[in-house]
Amino acid sequence: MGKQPKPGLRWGALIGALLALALTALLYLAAQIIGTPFAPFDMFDWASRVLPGDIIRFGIRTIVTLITTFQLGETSSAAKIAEQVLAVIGLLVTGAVAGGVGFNLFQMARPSRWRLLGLLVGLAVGAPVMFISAAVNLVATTSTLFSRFWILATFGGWGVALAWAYERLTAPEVAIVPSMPPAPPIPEDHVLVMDRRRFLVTLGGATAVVTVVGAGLGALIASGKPAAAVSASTGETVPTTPLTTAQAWSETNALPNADDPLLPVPGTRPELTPLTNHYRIDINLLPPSIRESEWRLQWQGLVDTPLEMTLAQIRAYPAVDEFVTLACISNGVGGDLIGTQRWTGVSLQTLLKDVPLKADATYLKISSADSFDEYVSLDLIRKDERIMLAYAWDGLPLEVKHGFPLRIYIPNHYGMKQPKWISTIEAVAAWDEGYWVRRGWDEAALMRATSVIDTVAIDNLTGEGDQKRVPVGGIAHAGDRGISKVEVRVDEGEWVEADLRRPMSQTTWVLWRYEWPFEAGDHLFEVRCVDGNGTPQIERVADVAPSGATGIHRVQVTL
Ligand SMILES: Nc1nc2c(c(=O)[nH]1)N[C@H]1C(S)=C(S)[C@@H](COP(=O)(O)O)O[C@H]1N2
Ligand SMILES: [Mo]
Repeated sequence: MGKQPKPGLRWGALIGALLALALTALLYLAAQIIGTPFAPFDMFDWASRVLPGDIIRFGIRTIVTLITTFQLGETSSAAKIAEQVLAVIGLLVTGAVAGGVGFNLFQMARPSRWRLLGLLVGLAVGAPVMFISAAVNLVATTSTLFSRFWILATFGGWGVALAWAYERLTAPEVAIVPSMPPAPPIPEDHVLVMDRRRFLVTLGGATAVVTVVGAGLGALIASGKPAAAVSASTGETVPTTPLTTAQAWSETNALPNADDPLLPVPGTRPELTPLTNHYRIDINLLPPSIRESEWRLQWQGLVDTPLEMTLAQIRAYPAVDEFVTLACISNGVGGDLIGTQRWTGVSLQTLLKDVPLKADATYLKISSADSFDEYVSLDLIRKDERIMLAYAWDGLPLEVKHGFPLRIYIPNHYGMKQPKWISTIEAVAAWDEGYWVRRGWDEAALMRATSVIDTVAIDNLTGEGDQKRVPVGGIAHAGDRGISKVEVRVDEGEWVEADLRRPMSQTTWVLWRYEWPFEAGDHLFEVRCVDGNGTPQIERVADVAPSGATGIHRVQVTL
């Protein structure tokens, strides 16, 4: 027993954060079981929309740098996880701030008011969260009303728990010690307290239990659920990851360049990126889940009459297939935000024959379910029949995270120009800035030429004795310009031309190989390429922002 100042800001912050951790676990568990919104992700997605582009670019670059420096795995999935962790930290910080404020209020108020005050603090945080979640959440399956109620109720509960903790921290412990003289009077602003440390340990323990149970159970449920279970309420299936009922095109077909005798060096990445390995980049922590029965492609703006198309109608048009290398403008030199797949869809030229555009339409503004948007010029569409609205990758309906039900393909442009989850196409009279352009990225976002060393295959030496050679291999890509030459040099010697494998299409990467006369020791391997128009790749080092990375890929190898 002792006397201490009333618990204030620091205590409030600590308890507020602890309780926010338990709240996070509860929200997560409920999101998995009943499909309520997971508020921390909604807050993060909202923040990523409203924060200035500079901050977002800085954040993305920092995350990507950390992932590559510490080799935390495939960049896009590691980045999503990092962002999800940040989102949860955001809620903990919010809990700390609100807890500090709450304790200060309790200090000033009568004990009979504490719980009401706590409730009000909780609701004051919960109300904006409720509105933000209602505006940005795309995955909750509970009704809007219930989702709103749920957020208010849980945040209110957090506030009442905060007040309860304050009561416990300030409650005098009854200690009767008969032989002692009466204690001296306690100053006004001091109270007798139970052992605060003990209370903190108890509360911390309880929080840990709730968190571990909630998060563990939630994760268990999430892992047992197919990726598209959210649509189960309609009894209709949207694709799971990947479809188990249909067969991938690549399982039963040879790649179009299968007869090329020039084989990739062992250790070169797969020429067709397996669906499970394809990078994923988008602005939400959870991809929007769309029900095919409710989805329509809406044509609006400068059209004679607004039109709607179902997915079945779009699929009924003659299908086109294209082997496509897609890269993110945030892909660093030698990075993994690049992949190649077989896309299937309908050429926009074909589709536009059935869309009566007004004469003054010059661009299509393409908007997505996640509020992403980009502009594509009608001139470009009229010139390039490969521009397509795609609904399948590798012969399977697009996975949810890759844009189900519909995405656009525009050759030679980075992914940021190519919306997934398309919902509306609006014909407009003038160009405007799309989602990432408004945040400071390149307006044109044309793919830079790039070449990468995937492997120096020390375990696959060819030749004997003095003729021993080390096969070196990798990729080169320059949008739809193709690749005319790849050169390798070792230890800053002469550039020597590598052999090129015929690419799967004009728009995919090119696999190359080069056999270097073996020399033991430490060596620096470098690669550069020339695009199909004869333009060499830019060797000067440039950061990914704002126009895509340039520079030479090099690897240091000990042979
Ligand atoms: N609706 C929507 N479309 C989008 C994005 C997005 O955030 N939302 N991201 C774009 C970016 S930046 C890239 S690199 C590609 C990535 O496509 P993938 O995730 O299928 O690889 O999608 C593009 N299309
Ligand atoms: Mo991107």
